[in-house]
Amino acid sequence: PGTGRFAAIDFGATSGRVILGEVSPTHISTSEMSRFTNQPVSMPASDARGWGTHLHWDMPALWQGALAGLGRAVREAPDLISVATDSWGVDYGLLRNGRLLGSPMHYRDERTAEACDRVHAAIPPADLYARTGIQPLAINTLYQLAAEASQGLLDVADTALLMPDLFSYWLTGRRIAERTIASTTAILSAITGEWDEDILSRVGLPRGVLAPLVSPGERIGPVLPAVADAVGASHHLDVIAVGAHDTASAVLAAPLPERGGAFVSCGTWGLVGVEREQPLLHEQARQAAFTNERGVDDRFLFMRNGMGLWILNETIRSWERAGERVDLGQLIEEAAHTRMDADVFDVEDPRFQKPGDMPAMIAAWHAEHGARMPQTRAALVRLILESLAQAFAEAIATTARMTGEPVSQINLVGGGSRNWLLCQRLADRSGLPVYAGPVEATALGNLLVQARTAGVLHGTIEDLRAVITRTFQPRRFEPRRTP
Ligand code: LRH
Repeated sequence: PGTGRFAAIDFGATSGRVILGEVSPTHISTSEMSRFTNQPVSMPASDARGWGTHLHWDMPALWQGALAGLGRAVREAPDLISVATDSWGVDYGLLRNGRLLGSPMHYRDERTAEACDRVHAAIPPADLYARTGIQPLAINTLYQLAAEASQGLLDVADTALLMPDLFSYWLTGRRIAERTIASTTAILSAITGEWDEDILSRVGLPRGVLAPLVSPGERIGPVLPAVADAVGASHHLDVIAVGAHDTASAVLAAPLPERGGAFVSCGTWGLVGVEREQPLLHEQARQAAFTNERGVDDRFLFMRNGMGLWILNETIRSWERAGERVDLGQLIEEAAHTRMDADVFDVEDPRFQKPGDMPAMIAAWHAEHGARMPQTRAALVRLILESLAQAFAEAIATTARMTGEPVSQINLVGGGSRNWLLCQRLADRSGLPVYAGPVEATALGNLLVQARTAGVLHGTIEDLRAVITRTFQPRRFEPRRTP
């Protein structure tokens, strides 16, 4: 068939959406079926140290948002061929006998610190890196599961399903682990692409808690009858495994050139690096805090996993909580015209990962470092964007050094590509042209893989990407000499 229609369910850490896409070998068009906020919930809990709170994902709200969007997609596209889910990395739900045990934890919940030490005592970080290629972030599934085990939760659960796999399970009743999202666990071998059972046994995690692996493009199964009823689908509707890690789907849909292109996938997080055929597992890569997550078709995303729009959005939320109305577009224009008289700060300082009063946290950083803090809101926005652009530019320079391959252009995709000042300052600070867009790269990457499975598209990653290049004209930002 020449064209086909598909639905992408894309969960980001701050919002989710269902996108209906029509794909042909030369064009892809999309329309939004639903968009819903992803609002984590803090809930009281007790442990040996007494009462505290834990941060959870609101699964019922996410599931409802997905079903509402899918229902609309089925109404608007009665010929809908398939649907697929992608989401942020590392988080999972625990199940027993097919039932979800409690609300899955948010990666920003701080319960893994001790678990990191225990895991590293069982497997030294250098060994873990050589096996998995994954940068040891405290949010990684491996440390989260070790923390659950110490609370006895893995004695109860029989399966852990990563977020997108959990939704695929609810859609189809099939338990799988898609490889791109599986790579964010730090339990997947970078060499074989299979679960590293040795890591599980050395850390004392039960074998069998992880589901069988599948690769992007595989068919998971038809939707369950109950789901078909809920969304009003009267025909056969398949669920497909795509690049279920949002970053993998976003990079697939970044209109990168065949050589010399680096990506910045900028949403809540900022993922900065290059796509490669092989992982880079050497000690310098580990020391540089670079990671090798899996992309579609067994490519590797050699990148820095760091701060993105979170720090700006959390700043805006702080102002809004204080009752102020914020117009980001206007603030960016004002920010562009303020003089940069404050010092760029380290957006990767771990304190900024926590939810809270971000302007106060930034001010505290500046006070500790004897740095100048801006005085107006517009100037603070400017400072945040300058600091993010600097972190991205440094990550790109490090990428080129680590791979030994020069970078000649940057493709910035995701929500950050809407922020022209960020794009321009990245161009200025890196000295490289920045191509911005598409904004919805993740959903587009999700749709591309579904279209290939259906036989609408054929070929390699480059062939799939060509559809994006034909359809979207990225906005080009030239580096300027201004400081
Ligand atoms: C970005 C992302 C990133 C990390 C984080 C937890 O949305 O997927 O790659 O895995 O979320």
